[in-house]
Amino acid sequence: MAKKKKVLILNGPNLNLLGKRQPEIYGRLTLEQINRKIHALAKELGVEVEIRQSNSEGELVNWVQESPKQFGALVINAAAYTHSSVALRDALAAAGIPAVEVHISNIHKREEFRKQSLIAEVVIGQITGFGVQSYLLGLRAAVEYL
Ligand code: CA2
Repeated sequence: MAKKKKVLILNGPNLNLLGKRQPEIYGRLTLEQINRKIHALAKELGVEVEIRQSNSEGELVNWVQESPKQFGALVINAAAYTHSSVALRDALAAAGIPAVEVHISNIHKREEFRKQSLIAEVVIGQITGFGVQSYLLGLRAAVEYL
């Protein structure tokens, strides 16, 4: 499939623990179950998705840097790096690829430190607080920019 039809979905640190701890905040679905829903929607929308997760900031930065070679848009849940990573922000700005920031919980309804997103200014927009639907809405939004 041509690069323009592919969306890269990136997940940051600790999202591999989804469904196993803190279900009251992050829900009961595992990352694998969420990924299945994303793949099902991608099929419906006629786009290809690749989904990756890493606990390493450097690996996420490398993936963002390389993304324009293969992908037309990004959906990113940078998890805790949302609030701390200038490196990820710089990589997103440099890649210049349309990106949608997503969060499972509403980061604006939680602790003060979560209210600031360092990547918000370099993405198209932010979808936060809709649980697994944040990823699905994020994919729908990203597809509009392919
Ligand atoms: O709400 C989101 O999607 C977050 O990006 C999730 C991050 C958090 O640091 C952000 O502020 C908001 C945390 C991901 C860790 O997920 C866990 C899941 C289960 C158990 C422990 C952590």
